[in-house]
Amino acid sequence: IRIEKVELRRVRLPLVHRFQTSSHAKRELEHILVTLTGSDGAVGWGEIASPSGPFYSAETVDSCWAVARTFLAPLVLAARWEHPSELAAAMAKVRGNHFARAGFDMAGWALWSRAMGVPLSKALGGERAKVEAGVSLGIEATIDDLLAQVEARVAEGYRRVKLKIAPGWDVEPVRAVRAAFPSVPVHVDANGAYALDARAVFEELDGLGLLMIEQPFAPRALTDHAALQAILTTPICLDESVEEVDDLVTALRLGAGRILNIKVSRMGGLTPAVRAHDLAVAHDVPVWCGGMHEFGIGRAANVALSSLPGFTLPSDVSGSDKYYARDVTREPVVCDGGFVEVPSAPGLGWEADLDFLDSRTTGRETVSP
Ligand code: OSB
Ligand code: MG
Repeated sequence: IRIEKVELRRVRLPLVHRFQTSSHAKRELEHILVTLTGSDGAVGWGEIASPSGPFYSAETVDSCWAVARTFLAPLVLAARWEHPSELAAAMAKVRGNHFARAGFDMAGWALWSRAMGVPLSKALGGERAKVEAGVSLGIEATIDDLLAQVEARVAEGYRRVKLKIAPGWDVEPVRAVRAAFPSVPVHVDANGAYALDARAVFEELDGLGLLMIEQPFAPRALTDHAALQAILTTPICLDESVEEVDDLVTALRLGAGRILNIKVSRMGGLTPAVRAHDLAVAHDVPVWCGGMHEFGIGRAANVALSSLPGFTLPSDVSGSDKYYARDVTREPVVCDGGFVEVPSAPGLGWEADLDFLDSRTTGRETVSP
């Protein structure tokens, strides 16, 4: 396969509800969509789901745009490949910049699976016909606001809720949710906002029957995660700490966590995401698929990935309507009774809505050989 044309477009969508994490708040998102056109006319779409600012990882929309047009597009246009993993290998000389790489890797898989006539999920080794959906809830102004959010999402059928926590918004709101919804599986995500001296907070959370505690400490603080895991019953789940499959090897050696959140963006694409899945399964580490508020294209990739056998916990694959009044795909991703159906059509399974995309596009560029 040879790619003849790379198209990049920046697209903005307003969020239906403000989302706040320990590091920042957002009301609108801007992602970059990548379209690869093969020499036989086959087309594949991918999404670069980087946040605008460097607060989750070091990348930003602007850094992704620069790396995509200057480095990744030329590498992809020069590559000759038979399988998407070879396209990923052609991009591997670019260090880091995982969100940017993920958009191209995803587009390669979408193009290839469609050309082969198989659904993306099957191309990746997926087996499930539907995937279990969890929902991620940001920090709210008051505990009552948070309880209203939990109530609405549970009524929609979501199978677990993840609560963002930060110093000053942790034990009290989590206790309130556990008390009001005792049968709903709950987990918390600190996005690295604590240090080891906050262990008392985690000892209290440990008594609340949580599914897991996600990324309590800074991304590189793997030995601190191991020290905390040693004194907690609740499993620690790593997110920001695992950017490379090698980080997972290190984390497993150290005992830094017992669960892995696999994000396509953070790992640098579906190719490394599947490798991380395989390694985790080999070590009996349960995994689930995390999200970056993806638009429909990236959301479709998350659904496909979540169909792999090791994804035994609910993923952050909510329906499009959790974040967007209208998504960039002609049909939204739908969560029904707590599950999202895995498409059986070849390729991604969702089509870009070109007219709507044009109305939301804030910049575009075509790169040819
Ligand atoms: O840590 O999982 C995270 C969004 C932005 C940055 C970090 C995270 C998140 C989410 C969103 O939790 C989950 C989703 O896409 O539904
Ligand atoms: Mg997280």
